[in-house]
Amino acid sequence: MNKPSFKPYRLPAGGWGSAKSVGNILRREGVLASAPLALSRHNKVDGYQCNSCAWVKPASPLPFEYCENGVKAVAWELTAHRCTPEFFAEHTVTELRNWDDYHLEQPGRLTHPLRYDAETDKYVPVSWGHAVEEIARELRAVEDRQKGTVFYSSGRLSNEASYLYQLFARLYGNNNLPDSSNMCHETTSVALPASIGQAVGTVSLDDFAHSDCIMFFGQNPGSNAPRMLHPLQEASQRGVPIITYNPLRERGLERFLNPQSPTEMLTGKATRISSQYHQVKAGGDLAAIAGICKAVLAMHDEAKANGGAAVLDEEFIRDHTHGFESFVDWLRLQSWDELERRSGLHRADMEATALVYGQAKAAVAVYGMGLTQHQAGVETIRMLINLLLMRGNIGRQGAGICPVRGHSNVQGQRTMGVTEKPELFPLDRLGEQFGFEPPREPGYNTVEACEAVLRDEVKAFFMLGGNFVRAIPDHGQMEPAWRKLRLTVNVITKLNRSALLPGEISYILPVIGRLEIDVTENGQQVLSMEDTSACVHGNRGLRKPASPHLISEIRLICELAKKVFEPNPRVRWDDYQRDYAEIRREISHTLPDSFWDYERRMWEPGGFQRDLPAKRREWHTDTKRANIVTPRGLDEDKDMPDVGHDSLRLMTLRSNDQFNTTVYGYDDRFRGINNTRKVVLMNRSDIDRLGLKIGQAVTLRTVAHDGVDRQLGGMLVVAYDVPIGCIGGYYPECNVLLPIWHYAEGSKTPAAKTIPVTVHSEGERVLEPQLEYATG
Ligand SMILES: Nc1nc2c(c(=O)[nH]1)N[C@H]1C(S)=C(S)[C@@H](COP(=O)(O)OP(=O)(O)OC[C@H]3O[C@@H](n4cnc5c(=O)[nH]c(N)nc54)[C@H](O)[C@@H]3O)O[C@H]1N2
Ligand SMILES: Nc1nc2c(c(=O)[nH]1)N[C@H]1C(S)=C(S)[C@@H](COP(=O)(O)OP(=O)(O)OC[C@H]3O[C@@H](n4cnc5c(=O)[nH]c(N)nc54)[C@H](O)[C@@H]3O)O[C@H]1N2
Ligand SMILES: [Mo]
Repeated sequence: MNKPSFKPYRLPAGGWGSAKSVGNILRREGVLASAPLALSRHNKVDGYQCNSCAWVKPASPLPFEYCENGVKAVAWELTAHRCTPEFFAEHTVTELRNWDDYHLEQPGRLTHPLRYDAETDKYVPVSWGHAVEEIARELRAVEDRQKGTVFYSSGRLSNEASYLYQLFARLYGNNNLPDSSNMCHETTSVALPASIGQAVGTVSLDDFAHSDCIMFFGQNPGSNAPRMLHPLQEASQRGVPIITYNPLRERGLERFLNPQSPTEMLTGKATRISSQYHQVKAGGDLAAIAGICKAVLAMHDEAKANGGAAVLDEEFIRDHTHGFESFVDWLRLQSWDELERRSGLHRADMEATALVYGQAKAAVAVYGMGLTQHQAGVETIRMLINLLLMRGNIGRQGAGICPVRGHSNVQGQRTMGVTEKPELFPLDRLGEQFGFEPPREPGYNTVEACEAVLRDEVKAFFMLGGNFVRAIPDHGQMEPAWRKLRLTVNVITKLNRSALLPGEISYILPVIGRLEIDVTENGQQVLSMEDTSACVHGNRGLRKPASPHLISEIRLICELAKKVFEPNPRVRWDDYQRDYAEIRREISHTLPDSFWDYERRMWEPGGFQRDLPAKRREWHTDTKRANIVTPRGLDEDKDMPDVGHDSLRLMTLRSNDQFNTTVYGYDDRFRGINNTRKVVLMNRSDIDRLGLKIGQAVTLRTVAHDGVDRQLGGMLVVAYDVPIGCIGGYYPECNVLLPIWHYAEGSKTPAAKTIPVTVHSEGERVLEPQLEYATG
């Protein structure tokens, strides 16, 4: 491995850097020749839906409707490499636990079902029949089904598999359906319903074309939703102001060169993206957005006093909202000093935003993990809604709230009822439809599932996709606890760390990916997914499965169900696994408002949009109006100790070369970091103040009073343009520092964007980055 290096990246996002990176990964995965054909069906009607992010799939796609990171995700699934039983015969699980995330997935697609053999400490091949038999027996044997079994899933699962999975859990007897969304946009799912009466955003792709002000809070499209740069580029070229609040200057939000435009590629003429860029303090958005609201109010007052036109949408506020007066009273009480201190910005920054926003006819607010993964995340999102509501920016063309979902079908999965919250799904109808009494007790979300594991209450942990133990907080505590489980089942496509923490009985069950052809007795089957704008699309696989021993997630659920449950003529597992249209028929029955004529509409260009009442200003809230919610205070993080300069706010970030815990490589091109992920990005003045040196190795230690020592060593100091007091490191390496009890109030989304830490020198030595896995 080459030496780590740090060199600021001067080029725009996209461009030749992107083209080169795409070539490299296709070559490395051995799919340079075969991938292009597949990619011609990427995000197309009758093609497959990208397995990377959930960004909108347009009705009239570009000839190449994919991005650098979409190609990486496709190459990752189509790879020519195979992780076979021979691989597992050569390596013990203990040995593999020393490998890092990148090296674990490099051997390629898993080919056989495997069972952990404690005697040899190795995974050995097993037949599907045996696996299903034993897992079903263990699931049946769990005494307390409410507390003892957890059904995790990651947001890549199709609608069809998700629907069957929640049905399985509910027939089994619990709502323990934590999913990746609990670590992600759960904050959104809690904030939005109380404010606007629906859990999803209100913006369609088309709104970007009609907006005249786009605001970005804590979302990094250049790495995490790159196709979004196209509508942003168009907007910028139309002269639309784009205003960004982000502690880091993210390249994709600064400049973009469209790699699909020959002219741009040849002339190197990039488009400016953000017209205003405010480097807010981590967690400072609650104060910053409140400041913008305050400035908008002041503009309104002034205009009224001078006989000018109203800045607030008075008619909308009167006819459609609730809580406006108390919010205004609260705003007037907030002092600029306090807003400046908490946001780390100047009053003039917030006023500059208000000035542009206050003049815009239609404004969109986009946000991501920079808002959701904070203790005050729920209040912050409600504040953002307040800002929109003040000027009637919901339920009108070109305007709205746009949470950018992460996993490609995380939104569809929730729609299908994969949720620990029984009130979010029509359980009455489900019970009637299938002739059973669904459990009504709330289930575990991710944090609660972890707490239950730590309490030794959980016996069986079923993981349908994802890399749960690596994605969650507190590795130092969770990993040993995992080993004490009776049953762990990893339904995955590539080897990951969760599978290397076997319980007493442990399985790796490899499945077919969505790019692959899924054939049953009834012929080739298709799937469906929902994107971040609530549009549902069909998905048709096109490649032969990676191994003849793979089965689909759907078939696995059905086979297991037939062994776990007594026969019930209303639940036709055999039909579902033969013909996925049968599953869609059941979905239409449970959710008739959105999923009528499902079979046909999912192939419409652009998909079909789910019913979104807030889009037509119909408010399904307690007051039957859009609620303008006054926050309880401006405190962004009560766990953040006030010990002056010593403790810093650690934000855990994604590099441009990863998809969550899947690490494609050790470069973060846009941030100029090469050949390592063990870095801590720090403001120059913090480095000096703490007596550190650039390139020096340091240990990060969490500031917490629960007696647990959480630390991570061998981190190289990189001087970076981040606000004083804020530092950045990569997820999942830094998760060892995140306490399980540090989460967003109301949603329990781990507060991964403000971990209170101190930084300690490891001496003069400048370390080589360590390849070994660092448990801290
Ligand atoms: N290529 C690629 N695509 C992905 C993923 C991936 O890992 N790789 N992951 C997918 C998933 S599951 C998700 S959820 C999304 C995640 O996509 P994003 O929501 O973009 O998530 P992050 O990269 O974690 O962080 C987002 C941004 O928040 C900023 N930030 C941090 N703290 C704060 C703060 O306090 N305030 C503000 N305003 N900004 C802050 C960071 O600087 C960063 O630019 O992307 C999805 N798409
Ligand atoms: N500190 C910190 N922690 C975080 C975050 C953060 O920003 N900071 N982000 C959080 C967020 S937003 C999320 S969404 C979670 C992600 O949590 P997860 O969704 O659990 O994790 P992934 O890394 O996406 O899962 C990768 C694994 O999924 C499996 N896989 C891939 N494709 C398929 C498939 O088609 N079928 C099946 N069955 N398996 C498949 C592969 O084996 C791969 O190893 O992490 C969260 N954790
Ligand atoms: Mo996510």
